[in-house]
Amino acid sequence: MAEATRRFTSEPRKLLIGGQWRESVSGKTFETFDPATGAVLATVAEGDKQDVDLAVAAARRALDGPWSKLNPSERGRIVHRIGDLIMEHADELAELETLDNGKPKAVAAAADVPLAADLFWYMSGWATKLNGGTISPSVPYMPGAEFHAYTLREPVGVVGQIIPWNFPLLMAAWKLGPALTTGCTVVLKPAEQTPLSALRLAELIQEAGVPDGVVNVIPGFGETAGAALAQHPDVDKVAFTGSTEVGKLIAQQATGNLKRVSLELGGKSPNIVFSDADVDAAIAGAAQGIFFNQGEVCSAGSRLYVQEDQFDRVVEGISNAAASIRVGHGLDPNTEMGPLVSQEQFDRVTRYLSIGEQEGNRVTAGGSAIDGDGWFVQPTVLVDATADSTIVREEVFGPVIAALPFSDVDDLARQANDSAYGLAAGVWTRDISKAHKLAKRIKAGTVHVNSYHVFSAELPFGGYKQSGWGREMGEEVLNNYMETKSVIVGL
Ligand code: TXE
Repeated sequence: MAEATRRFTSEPRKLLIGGQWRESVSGKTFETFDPATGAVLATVAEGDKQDVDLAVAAARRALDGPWSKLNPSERGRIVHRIGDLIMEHADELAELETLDNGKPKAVAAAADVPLAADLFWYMSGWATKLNGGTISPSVPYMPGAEFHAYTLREPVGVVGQIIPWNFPLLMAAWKLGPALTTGCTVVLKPAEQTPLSALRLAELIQEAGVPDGVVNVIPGFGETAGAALAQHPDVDKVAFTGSTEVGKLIAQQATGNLKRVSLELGGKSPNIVFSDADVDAAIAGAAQGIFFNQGEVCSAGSRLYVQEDQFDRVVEGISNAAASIRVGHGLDPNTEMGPLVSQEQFDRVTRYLSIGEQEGNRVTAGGSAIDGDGWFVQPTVLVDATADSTIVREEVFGPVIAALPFSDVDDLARQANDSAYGLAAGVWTRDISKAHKLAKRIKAGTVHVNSYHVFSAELPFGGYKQSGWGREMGEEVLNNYMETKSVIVGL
């Protein structure tokens, strides 16, 4: 462990409210764990309703404070500086992420950290481009009247943001970047499993010059701090990433004051291999699509559909790939896959493996937990599942893929869309026309062709159906954080 990480984890971490680091009102704390060993990593103040009340009040005051007086260029430069500071502390942030979440440090360093920085850089450019339009309205019941009208785009106000544990730093960036760019103020609740990188990011945000109270961070549990934030009558908008089950609760909790809601939820994404694909590339892409980040990715390609005549070859290929993945502690440079994030997630994934066995799914690679310390499971490939199998219908959120054969495009399209979810999909084919036609037919927020898990700050990301409401990233996310006002001038 590097010195900076040792220092950060050795002291109890606090809540950030109104620019001050403080204990929780209750004085309670909770522990986070290194999922590769099960050992306690750090102690963190446990926020609850009273802390959320204080944080929301601080965010409300800050909304009309110095933050609103900055011109857009100044605000954009501060947001850009957050990206710079992330990269200046890249190694420390990658290590913190590995210790708290379990993912390989090489992955955190190559993906999570630079993507988080890039999100702030990308968003910062929008600060000066949040323009409305000019309109000459026609008003049928006022013949001859002339108007000059224009629209203003204003920050939605105080935003509550609740994020998960699979990409703790990156999810904080996805949420904070657009909120800050549009001039909102925020109360962020990181996941109880992984609060550390968001707390370190908050220090960097202070260093970047974001005024006190603009970003408040309340680590704590979902049913307490999270629910208090989603229900809060003085929060104008809630943005949530997590399970579909909790997403539905958030939508209900938000109705009290009809706050705006955006939700990025679970998935059961199809990855589709046609016979005319570059099959070796498809095998590698299918393996990456499910095993990246221990399979703890909302858009993981967890249903693998393979055209019949290539089914055995692809199953053998991905099974070999699964068997060769080096599983271990994320700080070991040889590690390709880390442990699952928590005992709870380990129990959930291993329960799905047992259900698969009971339902007659056949294991062609992996299939069980790995003995010893830490919450490790084997990369697993299952066959002999049907459209009704639990493993095909429910999100496992672990390194587990079910492979199913298909005959033709119509059969495939029906199977691919036979899901409550609609987050992502992959299509592997050399036939460009087939790829584009299928991309239109698949009900998902992202369709990859001859690629998988391509994330960019420039690309909108989010779900159809029960995978969510609204989009993260790209220009589109800005709409989640702004109100549009029409101003009409009679001439
Ligand atoms: O998620 P939760 P969990 C899926 C995945 C996983 C399952 C369960 O299938 O196996 O969810 O994971 C906060 N009011 N995803 O239980 O509970 C919680 O504190 C307000 C998909 O960890 O949804 C955390 O900050 N907030 C996913 C956040 O919600 C509440 C990422 C997510 O936790 C709350 C994670 C409540 N009542 C899990 N209950 C994705 N889409 O990427 C919990 N929270």
